Amino acid sequence: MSEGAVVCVVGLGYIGLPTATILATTGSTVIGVDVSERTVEAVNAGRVPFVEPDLETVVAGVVAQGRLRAQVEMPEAEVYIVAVPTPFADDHDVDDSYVRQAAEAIAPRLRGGELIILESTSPPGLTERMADYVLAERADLTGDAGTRHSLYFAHCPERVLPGRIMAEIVENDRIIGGVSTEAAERARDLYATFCRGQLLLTDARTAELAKLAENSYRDVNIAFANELSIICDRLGIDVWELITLANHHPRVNILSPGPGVGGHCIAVDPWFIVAAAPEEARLIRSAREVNDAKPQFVVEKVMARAARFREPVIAALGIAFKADVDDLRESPSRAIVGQLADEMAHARLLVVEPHVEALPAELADRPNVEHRELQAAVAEADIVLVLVDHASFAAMDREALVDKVVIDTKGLWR
Ligand code: SAJ
Repeated sequence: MSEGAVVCVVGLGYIGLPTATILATTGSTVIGVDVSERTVEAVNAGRVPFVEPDLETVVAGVVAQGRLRAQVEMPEAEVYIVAVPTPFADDHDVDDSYVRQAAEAIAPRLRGGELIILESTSPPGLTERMADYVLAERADLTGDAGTRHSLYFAHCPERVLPGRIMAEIVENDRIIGGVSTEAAERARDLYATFCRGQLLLTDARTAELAKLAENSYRDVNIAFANELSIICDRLGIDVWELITLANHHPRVNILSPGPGVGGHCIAVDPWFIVAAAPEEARLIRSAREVNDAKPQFVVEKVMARAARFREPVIAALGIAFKADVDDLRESPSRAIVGQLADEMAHARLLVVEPHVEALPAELADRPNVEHRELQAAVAEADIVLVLVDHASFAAMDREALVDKVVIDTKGLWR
């Protein structure tokens, strides 16, 4: 990358903002673009509009130094990194409208020679499609014999774990898939400025599928654990003891069962493989179905155990999608609480979620749901339902559980 080059990061969410920030610390001039005025204002004030450890201090520093600024308009830049949402549509195929909008906003700003990187999780072929969206607007930049060498497109999927982003963004190995070899090499030079992990070069489609395969691998393993937990329930065996014992085998590493799989990655990405190869992706589809069915199993279990109480009081611990985050997106525990509130009008649900100020409206608006502190909720409850393994729940004094019905979907207190 030439001295004084401007990098534009499109989408200042969980991935885009940390990426923009880390690039700014290495000396690049970074302009972040977001459609949300609120996000733009927050970043320009040195604030982060979501919870991610260690990010805000660095954002405040690079903004104060003038290395990072945010805006709504697309600027001219030498490099564009697109980190916008790629949700799935009703048929589980990708909804690529955000990528398309980003491509169409970038196109008029190009002068030729720019590197355009897609970081968003993508089904095989989306990076090439992004290139097509750009070139449909800028046929003048197509390059010789369709090689697209006057523009460089690459896919560099992010792999950072929410909650550990600032460490993993620097330490993790990266897959860099070029639509052309030269695009991959240029992208490698950019990531080399901040990434201490290995930079692994391939083509764009392989990079796309590799990212999906990583999250599917985890989904299949969790589905295996969830299926085991249901089998153990039927057979009266403690699944946590079972998995601990099995994992003593040197080549076995079963993940943990839970109330279901949440978040915007593992519960979503495998569907892109299913959509790309519906006949072939049998195990991957099955795993999704097993994990998606787990919340219903938990709801039925709670209802069965609650049958002996006339007006059961249920303390539901956690509605985040996983431990120690404030992110409620695609959260199975949130869905479980919603369904219990619907189906058990005679029950009171005391929801404990220390990571949010208020419950989301769909729960807060229900007459039988209240947001409570841990100790007060447990003291009042007949049934204590653990849905998330937050550290504060793990640290709770277990004396408080004597005489309670405990349903522990995370094996937190075993
Ligand atoms: N979960 C279980 N049992 C387990 C592990 C997780 O039920 O043993 C559940 C969690 O409670 C949560 C869901 O799975 O509901 C996903 O949590 P996670 O911590 O496994 O993963 P994410 O979604 O936060 O982040 C994943 C990571 N991918 C992999 O570990 C392969 C991360 O590295 C990716 O960058 C991220 O997806 C992404 O953006 O794709």
